[in-house]
Amino acid sequence: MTQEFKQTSPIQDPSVIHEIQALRDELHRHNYLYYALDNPEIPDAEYDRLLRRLQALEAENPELLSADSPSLKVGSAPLDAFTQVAHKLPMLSLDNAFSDEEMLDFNKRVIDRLNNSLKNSELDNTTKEAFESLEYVCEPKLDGIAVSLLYAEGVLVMGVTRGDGTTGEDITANVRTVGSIPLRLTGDDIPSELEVRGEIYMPKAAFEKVNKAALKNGDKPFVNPRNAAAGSLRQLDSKITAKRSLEMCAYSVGIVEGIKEGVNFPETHEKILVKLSEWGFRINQEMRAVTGINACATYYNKLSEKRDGLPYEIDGIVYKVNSISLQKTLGFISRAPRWAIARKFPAQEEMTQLLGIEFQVGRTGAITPVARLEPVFVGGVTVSNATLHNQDEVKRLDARVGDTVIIRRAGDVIPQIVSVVLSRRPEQTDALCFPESCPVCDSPIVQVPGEVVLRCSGGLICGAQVKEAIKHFASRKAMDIDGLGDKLVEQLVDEKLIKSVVDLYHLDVEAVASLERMGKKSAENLLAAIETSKATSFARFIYSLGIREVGEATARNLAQYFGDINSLLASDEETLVVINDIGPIVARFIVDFISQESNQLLIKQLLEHGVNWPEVKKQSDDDDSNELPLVDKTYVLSGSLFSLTRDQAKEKLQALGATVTGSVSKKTDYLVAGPGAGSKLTKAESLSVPVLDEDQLLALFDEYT
Ligand code: I6G
Repeated sequence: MTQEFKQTSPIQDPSVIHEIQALRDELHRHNYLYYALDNPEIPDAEYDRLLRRLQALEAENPELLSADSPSLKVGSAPLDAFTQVAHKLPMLSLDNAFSDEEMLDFNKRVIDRLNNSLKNSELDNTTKEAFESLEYVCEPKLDGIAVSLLYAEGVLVMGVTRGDGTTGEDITANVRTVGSIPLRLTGDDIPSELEVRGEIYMPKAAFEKVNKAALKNGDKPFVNPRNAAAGSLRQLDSKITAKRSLEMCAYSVGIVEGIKEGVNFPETHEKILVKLSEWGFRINQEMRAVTGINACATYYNKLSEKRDGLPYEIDGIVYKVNSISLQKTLGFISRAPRWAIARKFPAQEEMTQLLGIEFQVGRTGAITPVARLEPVFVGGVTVSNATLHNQDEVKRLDARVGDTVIIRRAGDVIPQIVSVVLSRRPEQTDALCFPESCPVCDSPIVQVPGEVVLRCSGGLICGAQVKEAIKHFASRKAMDIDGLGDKLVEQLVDEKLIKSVVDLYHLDVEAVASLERMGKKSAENLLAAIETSKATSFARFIYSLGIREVGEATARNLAQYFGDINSLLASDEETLVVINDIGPIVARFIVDFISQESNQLLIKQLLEHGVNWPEVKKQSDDDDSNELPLVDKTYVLSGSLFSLTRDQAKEKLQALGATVTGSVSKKTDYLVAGPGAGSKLTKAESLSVPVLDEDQLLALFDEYT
């Protein structure tokens, strides 16, 4: 893929020619991988950087411009499998902005151009000044596939992909299967020939379902919802497309011919969208017309907050000048309209170097490979580590030290390695091997049949497991020892001041004060916090023991069921499986734990040191947990509360039998929302989950206590 340069200038820096050539070749290849094969190799952010570099070099060296430069192109040539169709009106793409400054530049360009174009026109100064507060329409930019739909006399006759912007692929049979694409439009004002453009996308929930099924069948999962949508649309058998739960959102019109007599076609973008909705299309519910560029920035900030809670992926906001007549005045430049721009969110995927891999040992001995990365700014934070989860994931990725990898960080989710850029793999690399013995205590690493995870068999002789067990014991939701953070636990163990959680209760001030960065006062505070922690609840105590798969909710159920520690210690699997939420596997873990003498001794010693809790009203055998008033109800808490902390509210709800979860879903009965509730509130509203404010929550507590 090389181009001939027309060498019009005699003095031309060969390194510039070479760089332009290399960038064009590389971009052509990525266009093909992305648009034609739905198999992108680099993140969008890297693609944008390459394209921008090419555009900058071409702007500095206009004599090197070439008609087939990827900077002038949208997408890639269509695949042969589908019939090719030339668009009657080219399907362009949008210019991007990555910062507030670039948005201000865009607004200035628009206003200057409108003023210049209309300088000699009949417009008076008042109208010209009005450009300073121009009206824009803001819409989320869905991460999907752009399509053109042709309607003749209101009937869908063809669906075409964008392709290279000039020619696309005929995917009519497939678009007909998309529920939100009307086969026949409703209304008596439909033009005889109408082209509607929009984005076909796969909602997040459908994407998860498709990938789950792919993994189950041993197929390769899709890398993201956009790829899943593209792959689903490119099926030669439209029955497969029909099963993929695709959606379509209309964002503009193309060809409009044969408008009925007496009908006025809408004169603003907003009104066109409303008209499309009347005719039967889905339009984006977040669409808003705003005045001035500052209002565009406010919209951007609001949508950034809502983003995680939206049921579909978006990668930015599209702003369009609302007036169609001003759009016409502004016109187009090479590959994009001058009257629109896409303000991109910070990239959620970036490329970086894999510097090394370490194996971490968790509380239960699980060995987790962790990738050490060249620090990279992604999803709004700098990331230098990413978990590789387990050996199945390591095998799937085949990431090697020295590789260029793609990192994804979306929302608050921990960073993940998505894939390896194989074309950038150095010559000498070795596949990753799991160690055979624990990197901390050298005990053999074992795999329980049926489990994916590898574990250190060292138990409490393994320093790493001891440290993790103590960190868990001290954590906020367990014994809540104020000031005993991870670093301090590591110091205490490394300095051999403690070997188990029991040792915490006979620490002396001098020894603690002698630790690095500790003084007498901090040591006294720590010991006071350890003392305070002795007064706890039975549920917290059970949770703090760190029994496998016994989280807060299970610990609470155990506490309520048994009421006292001796009954719990005397239980067996048959009894345990009767309890809410406890199945045979968890029952087995509990029995394994309580039958070990070392654990029985640990519990005895903790009680001897004064760990205590208020008496728990034991649930008798014939007692039914349904007697608790909120037993079948699921609550989510979001935002801040004034009269109590979220944790206190959670404990109170749980004491009334409610389940409290971290995310809103169709199964949520109520969202309790305080100020700053953000994306959870948006999600609750979109799922019609009832929302309670703090007063209503307090009234609920009053009612039941
Ligand atoms: O790629 C696009 C996504 C969304 C668009 C677009 C859009 O509006 C919400 N609008 C235009 C005019 C174009 N591409 C060319």
